[in-house]
Amino acid sequence: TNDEEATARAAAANADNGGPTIFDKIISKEIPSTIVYEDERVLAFRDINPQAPVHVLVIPKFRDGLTQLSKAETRHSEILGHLFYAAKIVAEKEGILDGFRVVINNGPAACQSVYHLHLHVLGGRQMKWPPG
Ligand code: DGP
Repeated sequence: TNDEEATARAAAANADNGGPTIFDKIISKEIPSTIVYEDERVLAFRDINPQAPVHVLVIPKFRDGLTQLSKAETRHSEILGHLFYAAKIVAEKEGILDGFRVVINNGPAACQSVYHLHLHVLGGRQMKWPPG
């Protein structure tokens, strides 16, 4: 459909260039966000364009080359583990531990739009499979 073509074009136009992203300003709090959980290493805040009643993004505060999951190196193992643990904390705080989804969009073909690794935590409704 035209919608699908537009989505694919927009995503492809926005590929990984390693530059700063909007999430830097969210981390520095220059741009306000609704924070759900925060510690020294990660920040979790509500997605501006929610796809479910609960839609929270979990990001590393120090990107350290992790623009996308496909850039992961051995040194990132600890932060990757901590991001998933933080996703569980978010699900617990949001009261959706019985059913939630964690998604990482990697690259243009997956419609990644912000090149600072982030986990989407989605829930609060029946999630469908397969995803779009
Ligand atoms: P992805 O398409 O997987 O790269 O997801 C990026 C998400 O980031 C998208 O769901 C919308 C969200 N987002 C983009 N800009 C902002 C912003 O300024 N504030 C917040 N809260 N979320 C944002």
